[in-house]
Amino acid sequence: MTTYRSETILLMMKKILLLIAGLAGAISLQAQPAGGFGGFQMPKIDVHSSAEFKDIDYAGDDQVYHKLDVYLPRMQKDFYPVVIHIYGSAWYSNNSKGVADLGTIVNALLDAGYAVVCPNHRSSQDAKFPAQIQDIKGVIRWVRANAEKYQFDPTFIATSGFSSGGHLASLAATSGGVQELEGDVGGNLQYSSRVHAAADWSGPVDLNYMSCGGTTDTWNHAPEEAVMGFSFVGNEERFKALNATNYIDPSDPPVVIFHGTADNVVPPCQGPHFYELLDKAGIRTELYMVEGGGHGFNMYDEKNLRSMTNFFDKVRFEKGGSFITGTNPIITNQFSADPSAHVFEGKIYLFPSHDIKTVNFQRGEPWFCMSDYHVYSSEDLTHWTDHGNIVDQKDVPWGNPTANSMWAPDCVEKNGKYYFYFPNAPQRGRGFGFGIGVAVADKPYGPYKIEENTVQGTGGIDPCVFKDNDGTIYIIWSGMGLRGAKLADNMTEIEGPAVRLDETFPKGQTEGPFMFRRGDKYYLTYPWVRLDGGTETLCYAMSDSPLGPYEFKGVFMDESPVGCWTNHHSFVEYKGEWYLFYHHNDFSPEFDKNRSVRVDKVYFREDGTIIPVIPTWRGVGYFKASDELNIDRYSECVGAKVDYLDKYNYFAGWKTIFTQTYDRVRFNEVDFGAKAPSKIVMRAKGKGASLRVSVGNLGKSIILPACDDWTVLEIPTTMKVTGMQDITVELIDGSCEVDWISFR
Ligand code: FUB
Repeated sequence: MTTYRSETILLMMKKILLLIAGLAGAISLQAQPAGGFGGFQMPKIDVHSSAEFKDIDYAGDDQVYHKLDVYLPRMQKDFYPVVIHIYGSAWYSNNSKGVADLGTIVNALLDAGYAVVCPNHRSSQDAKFPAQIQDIKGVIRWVRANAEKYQFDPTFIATSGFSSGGHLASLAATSGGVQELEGDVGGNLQYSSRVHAAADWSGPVDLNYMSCGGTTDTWNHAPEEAVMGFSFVGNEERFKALNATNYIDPSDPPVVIFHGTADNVVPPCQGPHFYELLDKAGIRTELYMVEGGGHGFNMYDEKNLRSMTNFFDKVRFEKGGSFITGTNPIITNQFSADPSAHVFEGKIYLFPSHDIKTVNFQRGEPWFCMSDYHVYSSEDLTHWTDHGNIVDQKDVPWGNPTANSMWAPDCVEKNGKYYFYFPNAPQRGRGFGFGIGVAVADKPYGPYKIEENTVQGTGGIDPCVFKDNDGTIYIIWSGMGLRGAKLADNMTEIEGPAVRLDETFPKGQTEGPFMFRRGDKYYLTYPWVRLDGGTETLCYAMSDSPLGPYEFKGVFMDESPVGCWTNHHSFVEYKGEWYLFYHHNDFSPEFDKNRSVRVDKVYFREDGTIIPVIPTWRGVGYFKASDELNIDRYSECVGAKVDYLDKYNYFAGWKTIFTQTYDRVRFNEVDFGAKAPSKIVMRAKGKGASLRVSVGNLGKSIILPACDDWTVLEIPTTMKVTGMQDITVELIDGSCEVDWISFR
């Protein structure tokens, strides 16, 4: 006969009670399905992955609670930023990784190009806190330790989670460097367990605040008591160790928070409470309170899922970086539109607007979505630096922090200071439609300080700021026509009345003016819809004085050949050449409000009129022969076709498809320098082909063997070519696809 000691019996009874409480919690949650609690989703989810690695033992103890799954996105990349997504279970489950949130959060992350790691962790029945967070920290270190093997990009690792998973994701973000929570699960202690960002979906982040600041705590603390192993009442101070809010400090990473206003499991006040504490500590954070959203239910629409991936993207690209593009489109790290180019401090500075995946709708249609600005610079129009986020909607004192309406901006220099003008939607009670704001910096790339109020006397969109040769600065904008005025000395208001500039122009002016001066002539240029139901052309008028009167001259760029409804532009003279910056939707063929900046040269006739510009793929940048030359950005094409390399990732660029004999592309102005190359290197695939590669007048026939996958081939050559040359690739026989070619 077995005899039980009374504590053992008590413990067992408590376990049973907790289990019942857990089940009761779970049953009550069934009223709001579609969330992450394991088992409530249909098991057959089409996960948008290209590869899956299941049941990896991250702790090395072969326990089910220490297994994880890895999903890689369909888009092709060498390395993927990573999100560790943690299921919700009120900490009761130790094995829900395979059933939670796959069709919602996980797929949204995969579609946006994130590798997703879904771990199990110890439940409250397996071990008490901090075992759960120690497991998650073990997973984070495991991701770093295994980055190469699973194509993880360790420069971005985020956590995300629903409910108790949201708690663990948030705690991982706020408790970086907290030794008591680190543990040694899986070892890898030489790696950090800090994360770069987190997404909290309906998480209980402050268990001492479940009554939302009410004087009496009426909350049923059963799940957290189960995970802590002791009762809440009388142990309130000790419970704080569980709270993500307990560890907030200014070194924490950005956190995006989603909470439903009708959440009946975790009180809706948890989201705003977390937001306020993070914001107070200076942590970048965004809060999405979902009207009518429950505990999982109604939370995962496209808008919320995109707000999460947009947030992660923004964090990743916030600091910018450098990249090389001499062809069109020129900005290849994110969407960009409405480019205003200026020469400051001897370089080209580009101030575009920044499109993101839309969460905005207008009359039921997906609409522009822009929440911050980046600035770019280049000395040679080939090597570009993204200086990162310079102005963000959340920091505009008069602006609506979630309107995503930061449309076309411009920048001007005055007395060594840089004034960045931008349109934005005002906060409730601070105006209607759009206002125009200004931010000031000592350098073109910032840091910018945003003025408290809008620029007085203006109102509308797309400000252009033009500095005349005598130093007078004008502001021109679009708002019921084109309007212009002198900017007052303080740069925050206009001087004198605004003048209507377009009254004599044909109807169809839409938006985005840009003014410049060439010689003694002033040019007022703007997007114009000349045809009923048409899209925007770019047109211009000329005058002898900045505020007119202007004489309409006509179109200098036709409607977009790819159907992009908008176009918006700027002119700049740099090192003796004139350039036109404009945009099309090259990296978003299905949605023309995710646009990309392009640049082509522009020439003027003797009388100052503009020779119409035909958009090219080749653009204006120079290349060295040893660069990867993307011949799909050709200067001339006969027969060959061009298509995207990866339909899941348009930013991967294009390929040239050769199918018919004599299909040919030419790529101009490639610098071979003083030394002739000894080999041709080509990334290609296909059924096998014979190609002729010509450099200037010299040619070389090459045979490409059949290869199903992209293959980098090296072909020796004795072509004696030096200096600036055009290259031509022509199909002689067979068929193939070429990504790039290079001469080394
Ligand atoms: O980028 C949003 C709006 O589209 C701009 O303000 C317009 O000029 C047009 O490009």
